[in-house]
Amino acid sequence: MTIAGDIIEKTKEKTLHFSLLDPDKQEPNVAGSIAKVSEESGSSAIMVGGSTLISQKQVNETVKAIKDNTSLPVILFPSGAKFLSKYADAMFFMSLLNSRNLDYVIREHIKGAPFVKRSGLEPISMGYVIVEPGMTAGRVGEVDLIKKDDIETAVGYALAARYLGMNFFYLEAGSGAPTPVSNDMISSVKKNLNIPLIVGGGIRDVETAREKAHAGADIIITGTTLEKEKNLKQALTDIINAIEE
Ligand code: 1GP
Repeated sequence: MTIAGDIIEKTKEKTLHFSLLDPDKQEPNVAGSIAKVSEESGSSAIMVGGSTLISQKQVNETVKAIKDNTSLPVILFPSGAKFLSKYADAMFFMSLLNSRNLDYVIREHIKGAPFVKRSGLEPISMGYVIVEPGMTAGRVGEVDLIKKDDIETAVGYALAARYLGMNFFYLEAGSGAPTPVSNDMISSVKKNLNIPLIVGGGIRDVETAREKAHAGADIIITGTTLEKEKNLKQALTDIINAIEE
């Protein structure tokens, strides 16, 4: 089965957790250790990406270190065609639907597609939208942020992603967001989707993660928590147990 197919099957049973590692935030060996703890804590995949990357080498080294330390699928979350790595298992072939810059909507995809074909990376089609406050991803991605209470627009994007044939939809508030995407927005979007709904940005504690899962998130992403928590294994295990309830 494909990685996407496996994830879709698992989301029918429970809400999943993915760990997001930004190669710009720690050395590869540290990323490897965090990935190992993520697997031990019950995470289902490791995503690799960030808005401030500088080189493909940086991504390659981080992906290799993660692969050396875990058997979880490694899925790229690329900010551009330059940051693809043949050492990963799959990539979110994602369009930043509310960017004003066509590079992030389709042009980087055209540059990266031949690499994807050659490398054998599994492309996983995903519609990606950023909601206020958006943080660095919102600024770098030149995004017309969805207002945090504009549920109608969020639902419109979700339906558009679905009608365009995308297989996943990601509602993102931005890494380190002081407030995550609201429960109301998540539940309204979920009611209109028949593909897995991914939610991330500003989810740092058990209660918030539980709320987002109950509101309708099929996959919860955490990034910052992985870099900051002193007792990561306990913190992640608690979050994963809460979203599976
Ligand atoms: C980035 O939403 C993710 O795409 C991660 O956000 O760093 O706030 O967990 P955090």
